[in-house]
Amino acid sequence: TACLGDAESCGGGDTCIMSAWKCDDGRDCTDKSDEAGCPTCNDDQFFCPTGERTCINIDWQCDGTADC
Ligand SMILES: [Ca+2]
Repeated sequence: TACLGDAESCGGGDTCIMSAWKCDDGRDCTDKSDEAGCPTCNDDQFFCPTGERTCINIDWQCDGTADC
């Protein structure tokens, strides 16, 4: 399935979601494929749901500095 613009299909299915919805820790595809294969963080890390979508040290969360 071809999705228009900045969108991707769910697991090759007929549903298109925005690319920004991938790995945002919310299920947007019924099969959760938008949350599959996403980077996972250790318990002592915080996952940045936006931007680079990386893991940062959990001590950096709410420390007044933007690390994501
Ligand atoms: Ca999602």
